[in-house]
Amino acid sequence: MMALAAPAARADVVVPDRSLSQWNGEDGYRLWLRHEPLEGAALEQLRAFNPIPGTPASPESETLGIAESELREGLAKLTGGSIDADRPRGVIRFDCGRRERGGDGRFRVTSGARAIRISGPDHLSCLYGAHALLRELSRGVDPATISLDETPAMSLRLLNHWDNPDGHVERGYAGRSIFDWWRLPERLDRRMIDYARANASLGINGVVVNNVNASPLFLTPHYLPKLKRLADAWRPYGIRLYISARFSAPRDVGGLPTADPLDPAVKAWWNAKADEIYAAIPDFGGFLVKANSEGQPGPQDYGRTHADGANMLAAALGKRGTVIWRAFVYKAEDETDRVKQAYQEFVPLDGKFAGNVIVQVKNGPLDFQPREPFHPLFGAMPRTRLMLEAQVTREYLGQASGIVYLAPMWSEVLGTHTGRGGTVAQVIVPGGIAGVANTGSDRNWTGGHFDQANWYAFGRLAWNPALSPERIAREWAAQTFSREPEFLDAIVPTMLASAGTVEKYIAPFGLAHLMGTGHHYGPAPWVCDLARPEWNPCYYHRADKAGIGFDRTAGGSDALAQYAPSVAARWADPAQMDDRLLLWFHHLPWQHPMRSGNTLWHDLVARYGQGEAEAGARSALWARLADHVDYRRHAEVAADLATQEKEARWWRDASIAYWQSLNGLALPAGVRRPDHPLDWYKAKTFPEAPGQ
Ligand code: BDP
Repeated sequence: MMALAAPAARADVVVPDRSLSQWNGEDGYRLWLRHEPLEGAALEQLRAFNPIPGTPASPESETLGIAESELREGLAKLTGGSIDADRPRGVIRFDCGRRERGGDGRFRVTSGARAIRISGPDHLSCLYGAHALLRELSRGVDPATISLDETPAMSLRLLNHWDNPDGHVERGYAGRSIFDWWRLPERLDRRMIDYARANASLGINGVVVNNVNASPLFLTPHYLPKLKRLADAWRPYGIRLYISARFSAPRDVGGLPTADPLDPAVKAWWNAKADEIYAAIPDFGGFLVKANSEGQPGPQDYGRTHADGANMLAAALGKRGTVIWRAFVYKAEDETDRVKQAYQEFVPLDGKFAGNVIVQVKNGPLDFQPREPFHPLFGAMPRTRLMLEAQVTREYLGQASGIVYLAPMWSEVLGTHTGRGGTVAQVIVPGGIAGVANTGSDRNWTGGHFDQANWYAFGRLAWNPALSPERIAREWAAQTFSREPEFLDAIVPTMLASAGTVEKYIAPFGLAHLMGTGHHYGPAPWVCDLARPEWNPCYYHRADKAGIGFDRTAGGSDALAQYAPSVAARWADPAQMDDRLLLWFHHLPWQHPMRSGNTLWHDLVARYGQGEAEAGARSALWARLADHVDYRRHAEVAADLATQEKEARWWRDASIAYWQSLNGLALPAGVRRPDHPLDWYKAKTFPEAPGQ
């Protein structure tokens, strides 16, 4: 597509209003479901097929009706309305059993010369198949050759919203919450349907609507009609509603003196609560629980275990639903290396959880940092269903700035061999996968346009963890921006490299948790005075005059021992290992000789510089792609990239200034000095930063 006439200096342009759709053209709202008209050979192939969706005039279910209209509208857009009514038609036939739901969503799309058949065990298969067919056509695949046979790798593919009842989104960088609890149930925003459409197009089949730091309000009768309205709206799209449950709810809103999971009155309260919910929402998904973590209440408040707490809730739900119990736990009183604590608390409970409990484990053992090894719980609890939790919102990876495509990071974790019974992706098959959502009420849903790619990639990998990040990026960029090869050949490699860029300037060599207090925005490696030791960046980098890094070998915290021996062996020797995890596992002298032949200090400074340079190059590349992208979205991305460029320089300079204040070392020859003295960086404050 040609751009509308645009001024030359894009990054300086005032970006049109974000919250209102004042701009006539693209504003990002349509996500990857734009179905822009095909051109050239792809259009000719589709016109030759001359398709018409051939379902009965009155569909047998809402889900089939949606599948049919998705297909009809998608085809009309892809062909630009250029189907010839007088020519023989290619028929697209739905053949999806009699059941509306209940299967796993598997589908087949098979084509012959004049017919395409979308089939599967239930009506949801037809909805998923319709989206898959449109995706293939959108990629320019010839309709006569389409052949898909897909089964989701795991049955639970959930988004977790960290949205609060008042509309604030914890770690949200795209405006206020998309959920309007104040106006529900009477008013259902159109966004709730578009949100379900987008999720269904990826196969996401469950949504936890509220923050893990949960308000007990969601368990009150007042909220039930609101939740019911949403669940009813999402059901035809195959999406089940879940809520985060506050463990102390029997006390907070139930009038009981205790929330002890073994107390009969507490059990009775939860049983009655579950019955009340299921009476209104027969397919309610279940509860997500953050317990005894970061001040949240939990069973340990009563001397009980995580299993006691989870199983009590599981009994209340029964066969009707699932308890998803988070393993994100660490304690201030515990002197143990924080990254070891979840394993220590949970491994002894293996085999003790009820069948409808899933333990949800973050991808790494710390907290969604740009670089972490996989969580040692994967593979270590063979008698427990585990679920992987990824963070789609970029709390620790630049928040809303620039282009940061997370699929390579997730794909790497999913494909890692645990050394104990398969890859992470295989270990989580009985459980599933959850992503902390990045949506908000910004017109483009995710704050930055390229953050839509993270929502998309999360869904695609949840469906099929074996899909390559490259393929996903290409699909997404072609559907979202432009199918022109020059555009795709430039932007896809850029996306693929982008998380690595952030890693270089925020977390080089496996440094972690060096961000500002509270808002987690920007660098603050100097912070060392917070109440709990493991909240402090200095706890993680352990830098002083002599060296830097966290010794997690046998000589240090021995977190390495929580991994299978074959895995631990890969990380035990600083001279042999992947240097992206070097300082995660080792404390080394600044003069440590690297494989490059340089010292650690030299290469550390260089890596920050590479990150900064890569971020800068991205702006220049984006400017060159102006002719491929509509004006508003181009301007908005240019502005986001300019912010990222600034942040990369800031992270580099502040970090180097701080390390120099400890080690007293000079910068390698020819290297630019930080723009400001260390105190200038220390003095920066961000009271207005979002997402806190
Ligand atoms: C941390 C976030 C915090 C979340 C917590 C969690 O900073 O806002 O509540 O994770 O996952 O990374 O519970």
